[in-house]
Amino acid sequence: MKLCRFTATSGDDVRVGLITSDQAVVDLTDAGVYRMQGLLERADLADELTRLSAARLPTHALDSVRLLTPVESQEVWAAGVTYLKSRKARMVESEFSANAYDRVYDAERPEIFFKSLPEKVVSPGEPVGIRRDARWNVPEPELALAINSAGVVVGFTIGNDMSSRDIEGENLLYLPQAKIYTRSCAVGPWIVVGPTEDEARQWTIQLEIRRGVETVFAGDTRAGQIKRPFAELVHYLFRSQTFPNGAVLLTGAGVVPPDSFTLEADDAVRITISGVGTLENAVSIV
Ligand code: DO4
Ligand code: MG
Repeated sequence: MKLCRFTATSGDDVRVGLITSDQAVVDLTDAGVYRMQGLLERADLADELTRLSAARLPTHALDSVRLLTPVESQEVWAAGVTYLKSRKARMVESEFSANAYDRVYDAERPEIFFKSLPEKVVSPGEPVGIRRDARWNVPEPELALAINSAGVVVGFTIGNDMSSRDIEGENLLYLPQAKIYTRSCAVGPWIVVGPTEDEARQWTIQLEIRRGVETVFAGDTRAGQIKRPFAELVHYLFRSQTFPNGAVLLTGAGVVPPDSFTLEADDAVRITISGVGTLENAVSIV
């Protein structure tokens, strides 16, 4: 079951919807559902979505609505160096910080960093940003966990942890500048409710970057390559910290374009996770 936020073409108000087929969105407004958060907090979420999908509610054609990020009021955080591939890439990018990346992969405490305020998250189809003061920019395609305020993973979505590798590589202390800037985080297109962690770990994560008609990079990995159990990542995120609105946690990148690659303005970044869908954004300079 896919839970989304959208605006219908006829109006600008943000609605919550259920995507029950590839073509239609069930509009939950008439069922009194105006925000996603109340649903995500329910212990019987899956049953409630089944009930709502069977109710006689208005629908919209999926291609007639504008999908918005499913991040409504959750902070977005991200885990790092959760794949061997990421550990290797960071160590290459930075002689200065190589030891830190090497150590965190095996350490008990994972790397977890703040990524975005909810209101700054980029929706599907909107441009993600590359910093004008960076030379080496990449998208990071990541499985994202939707977590409620009780620390329960209630669903899965797709995150793009846009990163400036030259800034990050210059000095580890520059990580917030490499990772947090205007349009540096896209999440969407919806939250998939129902799959277990074991099922999610079977999914393929694909990244395709197009420049005009040409594919300039394509690569994939499996979510099963993520080193740490999701519960461990969530446990550390929620240690000594509360999230009254829930949180979204990006689980790290396992697809890394070659070191010679950098994004350019107007590139199209397409991230597909087999059990979720596709998140696509063009690139703009910020
Ligand atoms: O510490 C650097 C960032 C790591 C990261 O974002 C990732 O592995 O996905
Ligand atoms: Mg990342």
